[in-house]
Amino acid sequence: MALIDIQVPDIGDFDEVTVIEILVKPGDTVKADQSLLTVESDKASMEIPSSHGGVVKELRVKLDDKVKQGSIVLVLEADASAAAAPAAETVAAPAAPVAQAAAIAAPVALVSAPASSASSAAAVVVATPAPAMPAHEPTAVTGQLPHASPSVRKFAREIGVPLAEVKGSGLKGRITQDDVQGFAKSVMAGDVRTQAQAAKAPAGSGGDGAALGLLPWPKVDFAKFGPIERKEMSRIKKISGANLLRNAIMIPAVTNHDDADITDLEAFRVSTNKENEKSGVKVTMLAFLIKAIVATLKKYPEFNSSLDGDAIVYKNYWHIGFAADTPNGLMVPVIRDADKKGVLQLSQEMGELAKKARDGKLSSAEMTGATFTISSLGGIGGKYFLPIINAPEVAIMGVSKSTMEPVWDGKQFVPRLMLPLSLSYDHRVIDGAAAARFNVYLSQILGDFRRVLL
Ligand code: CAO
Repeated sequence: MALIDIQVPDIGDFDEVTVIEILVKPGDTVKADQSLLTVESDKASMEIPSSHGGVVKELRVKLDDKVKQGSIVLVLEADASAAAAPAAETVAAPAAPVAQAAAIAAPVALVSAPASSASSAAAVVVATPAPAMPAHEPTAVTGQLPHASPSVRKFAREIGVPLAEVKGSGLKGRITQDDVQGFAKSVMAGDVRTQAQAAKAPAGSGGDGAALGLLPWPKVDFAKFGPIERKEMSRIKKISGANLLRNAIMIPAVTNHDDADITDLEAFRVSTNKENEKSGVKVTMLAFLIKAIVATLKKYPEFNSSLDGDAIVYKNYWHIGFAADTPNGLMVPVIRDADKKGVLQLSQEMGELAKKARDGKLSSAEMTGATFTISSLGGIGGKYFLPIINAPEVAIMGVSKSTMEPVWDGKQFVPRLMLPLSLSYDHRVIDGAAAARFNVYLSQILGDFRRVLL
């Protein structure tokens, strides 16, 4: 087996960066593109991925070391396949500044691309700015700022954790993302209260979640009842969980359900695919939906907006995110300028982005900037669900599996292919009547696609 020096890859404009976190130790088995270290410049944090899979033989860096492009970070005993691979052995995958990597989610949470391919950013999660959860109201920082990287600060800000109250377990007391998550978990479990909560909670309410008005999380010894297996949640799930929780708690969301008659559209889709068989591009129902939703967003612009304090920001661009189920967890690739693209192009782009998502090759740019998200479970099954809005968006469309149903045409029941729609919206921005109109108009377009031209 070949020993390979894993080097710091191209880190853009940064000359020297500091090692702030070491994520592996000798003896660990790592996969290609797995993050090995976190480094930090004065502007951003980055994770350094492994260019190969194998076993870590020796670490060549320690915390606080300064490294630059080409510095050897560790020696790896590469997998047999890597050892046989051609000479690019010392070329590491590129790293990307965490502070620029952003996020997604679908019923939805913010997660970035996993560090996973040579072409992808070795990105971690940074959620889009949002006000802190009231329950985790940050206390005013007095005196020195806590020791934490920009990405950890941003992460803490977004999930509403007051960094000043978090005890750092990193080098020289540096606060890590795990520390922030641990703190958030303790607060949610009622084990710890923030200073803000303590100040507000009635005397004697104790660490029991009373400040949140919630019962403490049940603590059960499951092993008492039968055999169990305990597995740490993936990094993506942990982070998306925090974002889902924020979005679920902070957004007064309502979901409107409706059905669209897609009988003719599906027939058109099937015949188009037959005609285009040789082109290699399969037209999907989701592509038609994106087109129809963009037309509906143009008619009802508040669904393509974000809340900013007391103002509503209307966006004059239509970037549509779609939830993709991947082995790494849920990802939301974004189709930019969907209004300027035809159904064939949308289908092709969606296919490419969904494949990239599944291969863990999405770049942060391909996951950011969505103005509206669609979560389609239509290829799987089920009927109606309540998608969680992907803040700072204000609405999300959940799509379930279409089924042939008897529909009354005024004289008789006729079989029609009906598509269940579930539109969740932020009631602070959107009224129920507007949501009902949105679904009605969308259904009209899906029922007769010529309306998209109007
Ligand atoms: N009703 C009935 N059938 C549908 C359908 C619908 N609404 N939508 C898709 N289908 C069919 C397709 O036509 C296809 O059938 P054929 O293979 O016979 O042509 C089959 O289901 C599979 O479609 P697909 O899932 O591959 O393609 P898609 O364009 O519908 O979806 C993608 C692409 C990326 C959205 C999908 O693969 C996926 O990941 N879905 C899961 C998203 C998810 O997890 N959302 C939940 C988030 S909340 O946790």
